Amino acid sequence: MRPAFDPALYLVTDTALAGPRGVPDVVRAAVAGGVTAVQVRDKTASRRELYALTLAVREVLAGTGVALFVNDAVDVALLAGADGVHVGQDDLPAAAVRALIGPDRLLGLSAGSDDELAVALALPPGTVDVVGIGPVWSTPTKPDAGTGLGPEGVAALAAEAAAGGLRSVAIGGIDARRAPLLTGVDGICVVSAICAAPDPAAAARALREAR
Ligand code: TZP
Ligand code: MG
Repeated sequence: MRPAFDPALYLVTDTALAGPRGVPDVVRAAVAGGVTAVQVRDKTASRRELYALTLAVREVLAGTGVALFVNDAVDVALLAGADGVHVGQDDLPAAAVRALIGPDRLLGLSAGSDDELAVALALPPGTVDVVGIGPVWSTPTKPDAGTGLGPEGVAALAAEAAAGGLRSVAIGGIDARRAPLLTGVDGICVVSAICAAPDPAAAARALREAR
């Protein structure tokens, strides 16, 4: 069976921003503060490092009910026993990833425009579980993500996703002050608002309360 997944507050990890605390400890604190899903993302790690990191985060999440995704690396997700994979539109096609991961794992797909969302909506039902819509605002965490869609642009895409049976999370430039501006999505997704926070548990709590 496909794992249960609550997209309300979805943390994407950043090893550099976590700093000497390390990603697993930041994840532990963030979950204590109310994070409901975690994606291990590290564009600079070797495959071996990403595998080790995913195993360490999996251990932190064991028994919490918080779903674990891995960014891009389908092999790492499968080998480390993650709940799912998140891919962008330049990664392996979503249908191919679904064929690799089978029916019992979650699949997330990035959608930064109407055309990209159309890719997700054209797939057979059950291929994609959640679309990541963004960036809402431009963000130093991913400078190449471009200018933001704005909360209105995100709400329009989220409504389209929902009409097609897809859940959605918004990503890009979200903090506790901006979180209340987001409507229509099933959750919010953050990197720096938690990974760069001096107190990740308090940051997660503030984001939950802001929604
Ligand atoms: N995809 C679109 S924006 C983004 C990703 C991975 C980074 C979001 O980071 P932050 O720090 O929450 O703005
Ligand atoms: Mg990717």
